[in-house]
Amino acid sequence: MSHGTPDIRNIALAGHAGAGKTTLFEALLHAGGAIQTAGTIDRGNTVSDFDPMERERRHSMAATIASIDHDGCHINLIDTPGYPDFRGPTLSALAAVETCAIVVDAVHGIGHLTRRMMERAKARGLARVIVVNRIDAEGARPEALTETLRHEFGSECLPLNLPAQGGSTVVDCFFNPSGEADFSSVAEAHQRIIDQVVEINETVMNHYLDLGEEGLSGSELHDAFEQCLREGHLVPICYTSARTGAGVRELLDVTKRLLPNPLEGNPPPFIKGSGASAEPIEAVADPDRHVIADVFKIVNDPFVGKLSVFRVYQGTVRRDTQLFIDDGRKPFKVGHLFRLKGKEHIEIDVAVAGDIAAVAKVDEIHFDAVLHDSHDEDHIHLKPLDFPQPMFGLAVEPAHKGQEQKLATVLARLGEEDPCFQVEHSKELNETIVRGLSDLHVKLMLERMKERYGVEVKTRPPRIAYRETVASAAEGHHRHKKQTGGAGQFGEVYLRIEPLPRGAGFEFNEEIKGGAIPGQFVPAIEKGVRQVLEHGAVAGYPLQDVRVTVYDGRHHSVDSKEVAFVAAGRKAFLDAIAKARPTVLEPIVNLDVNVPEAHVGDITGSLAGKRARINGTDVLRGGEIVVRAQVPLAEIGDYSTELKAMTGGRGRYTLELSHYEPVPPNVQRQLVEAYRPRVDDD
Ligand SMILES: Nc1nc2c(ncn2[C@@H]2O[C@H](COP(=O)(O)OP(=O)(O)OP(=O)(O)O)[C@@H](O)[C@H]2O)c(=O)[nH]1
Ligand SMILES: [Mg+2]
Repeated sequence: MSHGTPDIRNIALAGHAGAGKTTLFEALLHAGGAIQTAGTIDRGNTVSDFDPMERERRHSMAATIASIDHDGCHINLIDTPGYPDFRGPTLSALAAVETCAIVVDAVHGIGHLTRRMMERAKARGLARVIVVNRIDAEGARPEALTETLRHEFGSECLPLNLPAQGGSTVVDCFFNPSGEADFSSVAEAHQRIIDQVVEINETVMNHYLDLGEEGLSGSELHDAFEQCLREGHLVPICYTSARTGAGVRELLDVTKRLLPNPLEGNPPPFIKGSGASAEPIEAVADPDRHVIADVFKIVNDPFVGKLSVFRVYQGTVRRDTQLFIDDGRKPFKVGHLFRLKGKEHIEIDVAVAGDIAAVAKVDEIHFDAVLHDSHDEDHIHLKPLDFPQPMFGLAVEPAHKGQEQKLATVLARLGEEDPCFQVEHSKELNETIVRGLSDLHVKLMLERMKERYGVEVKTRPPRIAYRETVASAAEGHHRHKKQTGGAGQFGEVYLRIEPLPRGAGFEFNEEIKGGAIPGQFVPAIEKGVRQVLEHGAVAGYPLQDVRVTVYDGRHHSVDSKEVAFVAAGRKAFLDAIAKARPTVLEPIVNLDVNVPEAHVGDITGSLAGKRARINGTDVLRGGEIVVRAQVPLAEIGDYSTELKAMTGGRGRYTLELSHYEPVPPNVQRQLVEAYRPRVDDD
């Protein structure tokens, strides 16, 4: 079936674990005719949770895509994991859609992730819809939840329909407001939403004031509605039971009639260039322009190979289209083009601007790559999604000798699938470290590796990623002079250093006057300085947040060579650092601990002994509490074991990097003493 850009809707379902996203995804596919029967979580036969690990755990771990062709409309749906450990794939999905539907459970109410996704979707400029699910369930309290939602997220959250007949159906409050709802008045809900919509646009408002609602044309009201969604002036609330199907058809209808198509959403935030020269560029959902597409998901199937899923933002991708990857010179040819339905790949001929499609077996494509068909679109990328930096690390080595190379390959493949799972190799220590958002995250990724590729690993805690910096400004000097047999080496450097704000990185300036050092040697000095940056000065960790200005020196017309200025630059920098109060910084992480209420006292008590700052607590579904704290990473090396002991295995936690702070003086002393700099004789 062919469809044009205005017929497309792209929607991500997000929200806390267990809210019913996967079941709702299934119900929507069923109601839209994409599947004959709806699977369930209990039977383990849903389209979305097709991975054996997802079925076994009854939680989604990856973003899954399927589409519905319903009533002339092509709806691409993305189901995302609610586990905070898997928010890498969840956040990635936001780069592919106009609308984020935040699913909230009518029984247990708002969760931590509800808040987070409401904020993230807004920050990304997406239209938001709240879906209150499970209205059929025992203990559902949709009325109280609606009040809480409005209280927490603002009065722009307004019901578009309302549950009726004890949650077995819903009544429309927008198009045909008639009938009785389980709570609140349909007429009143209608009035509120119309008032909210007309207020966004002065002309529409004036028509409405002069002529009443009947005086507004259908397109006038529609356009004002889209503007409200774009600007976050309206967050419609819809009600469903994914289990009984109540409100599901109505949600499809709302999607078709009211949610933005790719032309109606906010423009995608593409940027051309980097650093100071970066500027926003427009990608227009016009099928006749050059192709611009963004890869938001990679799957490495051991049998099918690499599958790259992308959203077309501009132009049309056809079978046989030649596409460039980022700034690459050599294009690849789209041999086969696919649409996805869970694990199934359905071959298609075209994907127009606004659509989602996939290509298989193109190994050079990576997560977040831009695919395009003209060098006019080189150097562009989508604004980054600001993924949390993974802070839970484990050093890994193969359990069976001889699998080192295979381990490196399969870890890299897993890393492509989840932007919050990172693999790094330290040459110095000959150590491979995998990092994720929590112990559970890393554990499940390693389990997936074993299941999929048959590679097992032994793990142990890695070293802490300390950093070095300086606390004050200072001057440094070094004269490098060597006479060995024939030609000598000579270079002399004066420089000054100043601390920069935390996170600023490194700046190198040159203010040499009167040719004291010829320009060709300045890069050599910078090279020497950068060697110190990489390896550290006092404790062997990378140095950051410092400005170096080389302002004087001397050279020799015969003996000055690059190597002499590399050495002089390094030594002058070390000289300055020694006088600038060198400081070791440690990573401070945001720690969220989920525990049953009864254990909160134990958790906060134990954190107090770990130099932690408790930032607050949030109450979650079923009496669970999230304790939010900031704590030095070094203090929670083996937190999973400790948490398990304190809560009898009922606690979970996630970590993300917050910032770096100086370590206490006694820790600095220990780290400096433990560091044995290499004897360096130049
Ligand atoms: N009574 C009732 N149960 C529901 C409804 N929707 C989902 N459930 C049940 O709630 C449980 C969790 O549903 P899922 O669809 O897996 O929830 P999810 O939001 O996808 O969870 P994660 O994948 O962990 O984020 C399952 O046992 C579902 O059968 C509903 O509308 N009514
Ligand atoms: Mg799910």
